[in-house]
Amino acid sequence: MNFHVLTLFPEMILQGMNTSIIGRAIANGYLSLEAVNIRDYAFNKHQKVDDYPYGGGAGMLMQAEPVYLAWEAVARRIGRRPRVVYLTPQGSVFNQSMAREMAKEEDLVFLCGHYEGIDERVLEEIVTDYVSIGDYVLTGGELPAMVMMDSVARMVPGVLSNHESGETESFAGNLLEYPQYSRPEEWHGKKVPEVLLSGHHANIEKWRREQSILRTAKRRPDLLKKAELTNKEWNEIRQWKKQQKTDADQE
Ligand code: 6GU
Repeated sequence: MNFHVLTLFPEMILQGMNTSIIGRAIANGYLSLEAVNIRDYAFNKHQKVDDYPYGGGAGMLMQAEPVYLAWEAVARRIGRRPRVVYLTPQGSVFNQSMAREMAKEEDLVFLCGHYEGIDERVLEEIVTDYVSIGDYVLTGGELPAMVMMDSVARMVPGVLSNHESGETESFAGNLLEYPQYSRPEEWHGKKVPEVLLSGHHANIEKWRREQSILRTAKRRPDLLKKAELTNKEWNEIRQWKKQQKTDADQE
């Protein structure tokens, strides 16, 4: 996977991506990352990249031409029109299935806006995907690009080792992960659940599945609607909800 980031802050991208698992994957050749400075493609006297919006309004806009030339330089180098993600709160909200799907691309270009955004005309010409990372506002697209690259990268074969495995974690089958425990067996008076010490693998799997379902029901009921559960499991959730209601009524 080759990541190409079009940005006014290339050092932010390079510094942010050079640590831990992603840094290791770059060093080992499973990933490559380049940060293209849009300002290098501003061929005017003061390397200006922004201007006032027509029609008035707050703030400045990034102009079309430097963005276009930065994109064109990347497209020429890789020899085709790549998939281009524009990071914007006006995009579709990013999720795990988008990460899984994007991990199949050979190249991904991320376009990071700043100020009040980018001239619409260049977006129309080069952007293939409009993506947001959630319903809140950030000052620029760099952090969202790094969030997306992190989650896409870990779906690329070779990036995670076997024991860091990608899929059996949160969001596998739209369920959250079960709670986990390490040594010591007792800490601050809290004991590790007995079943985990039993060595009985079938019981451990059963307990973990229950915990995943219960945790999803409590914390992310919106996810639970999309989860793949057996009829027995749906019934157990109904029982649990009934119990909760009884508990609440007694308080
Ligand atoms: Cl992708 N960009 C910006 N600027 N703000 C955001 C966002 C993206 N996603 C959520 N907020």
